[in-house]
Amino acid sequence: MSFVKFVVLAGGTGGARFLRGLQAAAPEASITAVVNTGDDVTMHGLRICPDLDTVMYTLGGGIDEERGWGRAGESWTVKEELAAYDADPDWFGLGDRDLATHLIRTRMLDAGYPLSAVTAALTDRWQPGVTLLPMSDQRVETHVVVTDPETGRNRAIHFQEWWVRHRAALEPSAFVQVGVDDARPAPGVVEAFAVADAILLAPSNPVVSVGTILGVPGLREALLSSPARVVGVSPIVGGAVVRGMADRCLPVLGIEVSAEGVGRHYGARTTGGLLDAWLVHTGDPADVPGVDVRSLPLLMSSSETTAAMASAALDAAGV
Ligand code: FO1
Repeated sequence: MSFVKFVVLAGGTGGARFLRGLQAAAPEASITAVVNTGDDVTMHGLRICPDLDTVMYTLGGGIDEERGWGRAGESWTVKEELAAYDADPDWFGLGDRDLATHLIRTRMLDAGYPLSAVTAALTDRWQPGVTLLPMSDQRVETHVVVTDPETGRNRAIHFQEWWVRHRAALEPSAFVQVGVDDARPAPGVVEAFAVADAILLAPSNPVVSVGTILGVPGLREALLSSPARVVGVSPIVGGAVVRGMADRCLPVLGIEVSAEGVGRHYGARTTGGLLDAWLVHTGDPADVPGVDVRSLPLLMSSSETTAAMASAALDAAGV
């Protein structure tokens, strides 16, 4: 399939692996990845974009496969030195190699470059083979409202503190995308939807990844005005999350932790939702009215399986 154009909405690890499978399934296609920036955080004065970096490193060959984030062959000398100074936070893993990315990004942002230009500069080195776009150039940060076990009072903490420091153990009562009301789709996002032959929702977190992307004012409308069919891939496999914390996020929005629950949450395009088709794992029941549901193995355990998933998504998209 040459010259076909795909747009993928993606979060971190799951989204990056799906994109790698899509590249294998359609090597000639031009792929635009619209990536969640709600996980972005400033630590030790540096701006960190976990999902953009995970996609960039995964497709650029620099990812640590076992962790699913950060660099292969990483060392942690600076992290240890910061801890020796009792510098807070000490719970977030800043690798020495990874730090170079954050230093470049922070310097360029401080010089006034928008995040999309910073991302283009960083991908110049990594050559991911896709056009990597942040969902927005404006800052949008996911904060989690939790009940403090000591005081019993509610407080909002950054998503990274909830996920990394507390391993999502604190009961979440709401997810707030701080800044989203003033955000707009990044340059190239709306244009990519307009000329897409297929739009795919990667098996990323439907609440804090895909949900955050779709929450950028104007983005959902641009997606739905595209002539392309929209195909989603279930992040719930065998009734459970494969990795990450979707099972901790979905109940907060009243979404059942199942392929059917997420499919119904995204909804059918014909009735005001998103999906033309929905891929679910073999054996997972999913009755999603108005949506073409197809089942196949969805565990991205090998590049072959992931390529087969991507092919199935393209097939469902009619390309
Ligand atoms: N995840 C962790 O579980 N522990 C970490 O210390 C950690 C550090 C980190 C540093 C840079 C980066 O790009 C990602 C990092 N992640 C870490 C993963 C990150 O929290 C997740 O990839 C997403 O934010 C959730 O999808």
